[in-house]
Amino acid sequence: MNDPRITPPLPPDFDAVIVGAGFAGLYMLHKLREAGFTAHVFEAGDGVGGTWYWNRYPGARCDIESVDYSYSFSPELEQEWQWTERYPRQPEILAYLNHVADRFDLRRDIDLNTRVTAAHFDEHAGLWRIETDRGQPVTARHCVMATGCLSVPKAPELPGIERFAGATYLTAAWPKDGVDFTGLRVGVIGTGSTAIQVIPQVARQAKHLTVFQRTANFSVPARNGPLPAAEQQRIKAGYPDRRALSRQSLFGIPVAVPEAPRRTRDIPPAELNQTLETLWAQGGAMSLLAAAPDVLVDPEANARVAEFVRRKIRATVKDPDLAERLCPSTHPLGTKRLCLDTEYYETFNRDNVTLVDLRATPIETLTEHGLRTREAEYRLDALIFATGFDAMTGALLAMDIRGRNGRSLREAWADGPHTYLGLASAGFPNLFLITGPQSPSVFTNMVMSIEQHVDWIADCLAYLRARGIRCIEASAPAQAQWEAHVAAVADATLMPQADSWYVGANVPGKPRVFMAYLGGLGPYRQRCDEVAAQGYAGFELTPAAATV
Ligand code: NA7
Repeated sequence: MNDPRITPPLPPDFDAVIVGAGFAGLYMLHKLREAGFTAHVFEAGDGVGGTWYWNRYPGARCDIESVDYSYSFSPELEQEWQWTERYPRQPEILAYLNHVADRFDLRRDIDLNTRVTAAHFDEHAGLWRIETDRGQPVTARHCVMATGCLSVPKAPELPGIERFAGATYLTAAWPKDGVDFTGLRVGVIGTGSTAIQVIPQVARQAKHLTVFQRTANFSVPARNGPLPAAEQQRIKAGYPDRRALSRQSLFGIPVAVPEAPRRTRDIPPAELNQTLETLWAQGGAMSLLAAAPDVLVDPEANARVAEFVRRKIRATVKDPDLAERLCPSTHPLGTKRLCLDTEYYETFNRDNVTLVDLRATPIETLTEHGLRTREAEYRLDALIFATGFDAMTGALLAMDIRGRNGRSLREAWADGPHTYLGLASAGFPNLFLITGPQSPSVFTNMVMSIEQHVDWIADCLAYLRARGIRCIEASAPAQAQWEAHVAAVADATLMPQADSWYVGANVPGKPRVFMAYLGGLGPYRQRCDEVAAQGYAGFELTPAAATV
């Protein structure tokens, strides 16, 4: 056994290990390599793509426009890639990410089919030991978690599931070869963003579709369509300005932060209605929120916009009782993810679609032939779970991450996530989180937020290298201050009111904490840049010679 007091630590295998090969992991690898670091990626899937690798369900599509939901780090990539539709379909995003992996020669540093099971910080050596479900452990000075905010699916624990003779599908683990529902009686559990995309597609194929709804959701039409070449060319010509605007915006999309926004409640009803009609006709969920930012703050403003959407639902769905059941009533608009759809409400006008309101008639059990609620049994050949994710913390806590003194992240976060800027956590030196909890992440265009974090982390590592600093760690007081700020901003909004995955309400036993930073991407970026400019204020830096 080596005596740690006399044995000099061996150099690590890599400067950084990156966990995950989605948008975040791919760019992190590229960026670190460009900066002259050695980096290696472990990815559980058998291909790159992360979210867009796993979520292959029918209708899977991004709810941010393709020209914005794409990397901005390479002007050449921006110009050469051609998007075909306003909102990109999953296969197109996956093809894009595969193109990125090839174009920047990333694959040689990625181990696919390899799930990271543990990461332990060795205080003596000042490095991370990373274990996977394949092969030998590796060591790295830094560990970067690019594990995604919505990457651990949450299937419901339904009684009788083992008895059900039909097929079951989880939207986030969809078969690669697709599924043919022709002639089948299909059920969908859930009416979140995913279900709202799946339902119109499956309804067209299945003999009958039964939608099991627990909470009616607000959805805005996407108005998706082909992206004409001339329009794409025009956007690409203006990319530098468009990206600059997105970086400074609240949501990471090219909509300016209004300088002196009018309160929605002060806008005369006819004028507000006209604005909302215009936005409704244009389509887009984020732009609706961006156009009236106080909708998430002021209950009266929210009620007015929410009622506008309910009127649209009533105007679309022919059966008035059914329309009423589809009208959200349990939460303010936007406090659960505002969905984007293509013919979602219209689908309920089809003869082969039934809505079951689980609040009125809860699920009792699955049976051999279907699903029984308190009032009826629905015969099903197949059942689709579009039931969401253990969001924001799920993927991080699935690994055995241990920092100083062997303390596990699960223990440290038992009462909810604790981070400084959503980038690091006290007690876990040299561990970085890309779009971690308490950063803007899911409340923005993820690609913009990912790029901001990757750039910040790479700059940070270069700073440490230039100064011979071996360890960086969030300080507990800075972390506490940041958390108080994140909570104060959330509490000033309506967001914590809903039982959403933003607060962990969809996972039994999960601490109820609002997990994203709502201050907007632009102001957040500024804060991160100031922290860096001040020599990483709020972090403790340990030089190589010192004991870690
Ligand atoms: P969501 O938004 O969490 O939606 C999950 C849906 O599943 C939602 O309607 C839930 O109802 C429903 N659900 C979950 N568990 C159950 C059980 N046990 N019984 C009945 N219904 C249930 O996940 P999505 O995948 O749609 O979207 C996640 C994000 O991905 C989305 O916001 C985008 O950012 C992309 P509930 O509302 O909890 O009553």
